[in-house]
Amino acid sequence: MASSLYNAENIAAAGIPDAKGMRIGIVVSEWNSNITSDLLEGAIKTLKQYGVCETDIITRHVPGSFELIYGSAQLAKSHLVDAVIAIGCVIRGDTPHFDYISSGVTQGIASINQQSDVPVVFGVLTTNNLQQAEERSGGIIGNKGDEFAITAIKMIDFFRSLKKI
Ligand code: DLZ
Repeated sequence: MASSLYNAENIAAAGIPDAKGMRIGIVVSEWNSNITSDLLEGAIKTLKQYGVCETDIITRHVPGSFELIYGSAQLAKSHLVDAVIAIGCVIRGDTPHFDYISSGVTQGIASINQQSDVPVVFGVLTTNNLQQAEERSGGIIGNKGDEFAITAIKMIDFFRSLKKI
C-alpha cells in the first residue's frame, strides 16, 4: 500500500533489523474497539513477520486512550518488555473531549519516553470521523498497526546500538 498517508514502506525502506528475541508490550484502548482491534491485529502480524515470537508479545487492554498513559508506563517499568506500543483511537465528537484526550495522551506518552529507557510508540489515531479511522486500520490507506510495529523494532535496535558504543 503506497501512499503519502501510509508510512510503513518509507520507514521500512532504510532496513528493518531482525526482531527475533525482542519482547514487545502492547496496550490497547477498548474505546472504538472495532478500530483498535484491527490496529492490534496489524501490529502483531508485522511483529511476527520480522521475527518477534508470539510468546514475546504481551497484550493488555485499558478502558480508553487516556488510560494508555498509565498502562504504557506500568509496562515500560515492568522489565518484561523492550518496547511498548500504545494503541488507541480518538474520534472527534460534539464536545471538546476530543481535544483534552488527544492532547493528554500525546503529552503523557511523550513524557514516558523522556523518562524511560523503554521506548513507547504512539499508536493513537486521532481522526475527525469514523471513516478516517477505518481507512487507517486496514482500509484504503493501509493499517497503521504495521507502522507501529516497525517503529517499535527500530527503537529497540536504536537503544541496543548505543550499548555497543
Ligand atoms: C470519554 C471518551 C471519549 C468521549 N472519547 C474517546 C475516544 O474517542 N477514544 C478513546 O480512546 N477514549 C475516549 N473516551 C474515554 C477516555 O479515553 C477515558 O477512558 C475516560 O475519560 C476515563 O478516564
